[in-house]
Amino acid sequence: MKKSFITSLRSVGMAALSYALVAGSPLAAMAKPLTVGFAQVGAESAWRTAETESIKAEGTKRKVNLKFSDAQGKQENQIKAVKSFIAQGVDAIIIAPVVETGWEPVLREAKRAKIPVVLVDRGIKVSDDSLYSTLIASDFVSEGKMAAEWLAKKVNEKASIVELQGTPGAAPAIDRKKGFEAGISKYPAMKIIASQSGDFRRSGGKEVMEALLKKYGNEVTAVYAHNDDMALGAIQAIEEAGKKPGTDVVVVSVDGVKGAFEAMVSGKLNCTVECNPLLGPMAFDAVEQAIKGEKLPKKTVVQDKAYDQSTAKDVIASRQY
Ligand code: GYE
Repeated sequence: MKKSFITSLRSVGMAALSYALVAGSPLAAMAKPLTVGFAQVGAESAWRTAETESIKAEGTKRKVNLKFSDAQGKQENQIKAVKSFIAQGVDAIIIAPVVETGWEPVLREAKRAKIPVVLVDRGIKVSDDSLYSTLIASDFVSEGKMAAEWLAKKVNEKASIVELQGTPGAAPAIDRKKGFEAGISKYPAMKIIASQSGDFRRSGGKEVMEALLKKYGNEVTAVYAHNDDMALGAIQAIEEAGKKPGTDVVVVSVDGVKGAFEAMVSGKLNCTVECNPLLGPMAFDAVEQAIKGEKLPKKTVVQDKAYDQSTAKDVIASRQY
């Protein structure tokens, strides 16, 4: 009797000691891995796949319990995923928002639940920017301007351009259009003769280009695609129409994925403006800071750069995505 009383006293003491060691100390953070929800757009492009891989790999590296959701390009699915992350009581939420608008109600729910939200790669429009902690993304307007400047030089400031737009309502589609239009506005002989969405997909780029080549034929002298996948689809359509992409029709796009570098090496794509998708490390740095309650900048701009056929061969081997 006496012995068992001492034994149980000892075990209570041990439990209390280990609790004191773990709870409220740095050990507590080590013992409990973070649970983070990631509401991804989908898998529409090589860029998107690279971003998903970067975030998953960084999550694994930091031993984060990552809940991944693929919204298949639909905002309603993303909103559902965010609501479910909130219901599960995750520590933080990362969102790559499909479109710019329509986020306030669900972000208000996250804020009420005190769950920080980190936005990656696409921005949103909200009246209260305390609804998210930070945005990590490229400057899409400047990407559009870079594409326009490069094209103007290439074509001696004269071109009849087909523009392949990204997903309607998505920040990169809106801003790459804005930036490109601003960029060509100083060259009166550079005109966009048709502009349609290919939804950031290769199949979309091909279909739209096929239809526009039927309609405009030889009038088309250049293509500006809001991403590489659509440019690669357009290149296929140009070839099937019996023309030489890269020569008969100059092709410029954005992203800088491996496929674009291969197409530049083979002379079919002329230029791509890099948009870095490897956002995992920055995203989780932001998540950790936001959880600690640190103040973050509202936007961190990822730097971009244009690549063309003149350097494609030298840099292709070192491309990470
Ligand atoms: O350029 C495109 C993609 O949001 C920046 O989305 C991203 C864009 C990227 O599907 O390829």
